[in-house]
Amino acid sequence: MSFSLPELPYPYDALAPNMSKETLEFHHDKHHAAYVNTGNNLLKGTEWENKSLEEVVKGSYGKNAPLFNNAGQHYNHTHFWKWMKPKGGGAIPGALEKKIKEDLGSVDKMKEDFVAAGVGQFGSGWAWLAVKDGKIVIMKTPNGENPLVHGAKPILGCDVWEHSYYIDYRNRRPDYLKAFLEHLVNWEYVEEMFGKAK
Ligand code: MN3
Repeated sequence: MSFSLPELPYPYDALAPNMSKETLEFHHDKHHAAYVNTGNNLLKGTEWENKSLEEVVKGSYGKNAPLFNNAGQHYNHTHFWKWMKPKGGGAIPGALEKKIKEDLGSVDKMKEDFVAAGVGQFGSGWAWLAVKDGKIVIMKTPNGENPLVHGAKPILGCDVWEHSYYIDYRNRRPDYLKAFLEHLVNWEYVEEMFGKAK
């Protein structure tokens, strides 16, 4: 199955001022498109050519680094666009909120630890909420890696590569992560992935 670039689920200017039109144009049309195109070229002729994206990501990890990097980033960005929405943030659906409190202490503590994971990821990578062994955990990964290759299922991820925030926040990664949680997260989509991860 070849990779294809999904449309953004909202207009390019819909997340401003928390994420600008310019950032989304570069990030989606240039960066994500490049992962798709490069990934498709690298996928050709490999044993994963007819596998699902998730199987390509898990199968190529540790075996084919160039393919893994691009397939991982394609997976991550495909969900990243859906993990955000205009006027996001806000209330977390009940069952998910209850599980967050059980496993991570409180919603505030989850947010604090998620920001700390994103800030603490040296260089490029991602901050995550993932389900591992039946519990919601906070994770961080370098480059294109994601929880799938660490025995967990991602339910929320935030891209902390500089291309995701430098136009809008310059070097202020903590402010970007806080704005992501307070104004951008589409908790309904997080809940949907949580439902599938259990
Ligand atoms: Mn990115």
